[in-house]
Amino acid sequence: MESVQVKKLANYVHQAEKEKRVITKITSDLYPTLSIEEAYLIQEQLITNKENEGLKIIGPKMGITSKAKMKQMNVDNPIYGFVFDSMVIEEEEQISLSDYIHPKIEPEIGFILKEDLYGKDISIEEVLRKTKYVFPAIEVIDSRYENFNFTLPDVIADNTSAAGALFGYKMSDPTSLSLDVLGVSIKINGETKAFGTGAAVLGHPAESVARLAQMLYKKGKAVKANQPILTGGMTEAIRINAGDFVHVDYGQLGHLSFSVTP
Ligand code: OOG
Ligand code: MG
Repeated sequence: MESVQVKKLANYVHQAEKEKRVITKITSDLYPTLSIEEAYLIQEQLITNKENEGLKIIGPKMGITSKAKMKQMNVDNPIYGFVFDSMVIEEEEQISLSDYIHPKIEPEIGFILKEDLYGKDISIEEVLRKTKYVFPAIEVIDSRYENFNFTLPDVIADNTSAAGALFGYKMSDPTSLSLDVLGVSIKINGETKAFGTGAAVLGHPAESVARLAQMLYKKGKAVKANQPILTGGMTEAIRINAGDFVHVDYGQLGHLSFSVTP
């Protein structure tokens, strides 16, 4: 793909994100043959665009980490994107629906590493050994594509729908927990909307960090220490609406909440 085409498609997605409006997916007719490799080039250009506007990367995020979602998208590899400083939500804060297009939330387990992770064969044990702590997190995803309808390359180019992230402050030592059997439940206005376990994330959330390292290794990059890493949704993503009070319980990891205004 020509670099002018990469820039054009990165701008296409970037403008939609800034103007909070939906666009037709790239593979519809702009570029039907878009490959995964080309999609990551567009994502990298989109990140450069955002950095040129003064925004800063906070940390990486994994997506499509559950068997159900991989099956639905007919793929067997997860994807990654990046959370920016402009996306950070604080605990107990109110978020405004007007800052998004059609947001959904995902309960996730976050990791902070004490050492960079670089290599293609990283084990769960190595991830856990190099983890400083884990924490509860909520990701807000907001696809720029109509009806959240996209192919894998489309969503990679759109920075994996990244739009918001709440990183909880409660830190836990992952070696004293079984993150695979850890349960999570989402309540909205007191009503339970979804639940899941850590095992929904590639069998174990630490495996998600290992897979991230593997994918970044192919680009000559490491998973950096001291950056929050989102490992992927533990349940299906849930639509949020104005007036919602969202409460997510992560068992031993704690709980998080926020409310949604118009
Ligand atoms: C892509 C992002 C998915 C996750 O945790 O699986 C994701 C999407 O479904 O819009 O962040
Ligand atoms: Mg996510």
